[in-house]
Amino acid sequence: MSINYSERIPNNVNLASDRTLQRALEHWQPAFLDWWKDMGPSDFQGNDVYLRTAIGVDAQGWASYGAVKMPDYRWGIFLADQEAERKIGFGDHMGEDVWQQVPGEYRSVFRRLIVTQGDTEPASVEQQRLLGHTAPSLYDLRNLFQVNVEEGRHLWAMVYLLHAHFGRDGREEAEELLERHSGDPDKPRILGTFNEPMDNWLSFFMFTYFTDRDGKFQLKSFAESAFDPLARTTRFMLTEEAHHMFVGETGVGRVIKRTLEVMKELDTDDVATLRKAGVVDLPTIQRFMNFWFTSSLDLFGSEASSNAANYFSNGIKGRPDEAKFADHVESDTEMTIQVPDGQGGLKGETITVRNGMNEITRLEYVKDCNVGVTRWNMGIKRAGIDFELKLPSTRFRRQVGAWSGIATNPEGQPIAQAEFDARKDEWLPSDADKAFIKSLMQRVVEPGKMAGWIAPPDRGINAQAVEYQYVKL
Ligand code: BYC
Ligand code: FE
Ligand code: FE
Repeated sequence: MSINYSERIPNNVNLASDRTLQRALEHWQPAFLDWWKDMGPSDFQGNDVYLRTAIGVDAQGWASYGAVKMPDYRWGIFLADQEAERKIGFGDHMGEDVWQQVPGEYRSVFRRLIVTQGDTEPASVEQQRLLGHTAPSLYDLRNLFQVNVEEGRHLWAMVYLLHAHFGRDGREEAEELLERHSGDPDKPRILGTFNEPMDNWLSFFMFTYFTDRDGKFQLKSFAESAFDPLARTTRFMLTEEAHHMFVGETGVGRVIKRTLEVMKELDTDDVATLRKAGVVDLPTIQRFMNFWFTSSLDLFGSEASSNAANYFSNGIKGRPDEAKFADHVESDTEMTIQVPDGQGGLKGETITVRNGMNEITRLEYVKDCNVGVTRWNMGIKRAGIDFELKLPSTRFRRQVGAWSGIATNPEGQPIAQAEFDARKDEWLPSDADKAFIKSLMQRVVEPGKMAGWIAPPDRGINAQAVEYQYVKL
């Protein structure tokens, strides 16, 4: 179904045919806009931004681009097309018809998962709200705002499901999604990473590379769900998500590229010299990567999780790209995970595959993270610099799961807590690193100009020049 833009809430779900639902969502809409004004990007609300807006849900030509003031962005409800005769693809209900309504026995679980997903979307906008003031270019400023409005739309996607399928409880949850706030000591966001402060663009690029990629994998798991409206919603969200990870990968890549240029120019890898020249030394990039990667690993939950087993058994949440696995039921299969042996080492532990779903998804995620890291390393190698970025072990700096609170080095070898404390500034951003990065954050607003610590992008947005005025200030 095509998207109807003549209604107050653009949608392709024939919202006008359900007056009660339409009214409930139109009631939530001003609360969302108030939240956007209070907690969304600080300033810039009156500026024209070159934004893409969804105009259809086909893979081809689904977006239009043009100057929009952010509060006028047409946030709406867009589900991927319904697949005729779709069957459940995994778990105990394998082969049965998918559900158009939530079965009563799974209602609270679905609600919880949809709320958890929905909570991350506005959380990320809140985390990023001050970054506009220090954007390294208009191109980057526009990308930040594109990501922000789309995360706002992802909130709409989850709120639609809550309103349409969870009655009064759903409406209450939708209100609470606007009441919890990132980093709020009394009412924090649900998941750890989304309460981390973000006051610099290196963190923004790491977040969009690593944390938005958790989003990709969680959304892929939901795209398999037996609850068809959830599957269809998340499938379209994934289309938008690709750009967020592009911003992260190219952002980090451009920081590295600029550093390599200066390393060659000055013929040095001396950290103090490079910092004086105003670029980010490669070891600091590694430490920021270590931080955001490990924080994002926690978002997959515990290695062994009976919650995750239930989601899988009941058809609630599959594995990303479920079709590529050989066995879609995993009724009595087993796998091995690494756990602490209680004596400062590690040991293998056998668990059921169903209990290991979080770990399976996490390992797929790590593989995907490595694709970009390999590309960054190719650039470093091509520049003739002897340095390699490396993702730390999934056991390093974990706060959720079997390795929660256990000190290891980045290779994942358990070490004494005292050694970790003594060496943590080698492995994670130190106060001095953060202060240095912050000192680089100066705003650049001339079209086509870049801050000194980042290389220009290879090309502009939607075939526009890099020099295009992406935000009219
Ligand atoms: N922080 O069995 P366990 C995105 C809780 S990102 C705090 O291990 P389970 C985006 C857990 O809730 C994608 N708490 O976990 C990215 C449980 O609590 P209870 C977001 C955590 O349930 C960038 C307990 O610990 N989507 O879209 O198997 C920008 C132990 O449970 C954390 C989703 O997360 C944590 N990191 O799996 C914008 C999908 N991890 O039951 C957007 C929905 C775990 O003891 N969520 N806990 O109270 C889920 O599928 C699952 O809730 C999780 C956890 C995978 C997160
Ligand atoms: Fe999102
Ligand atoms: Fe995203």
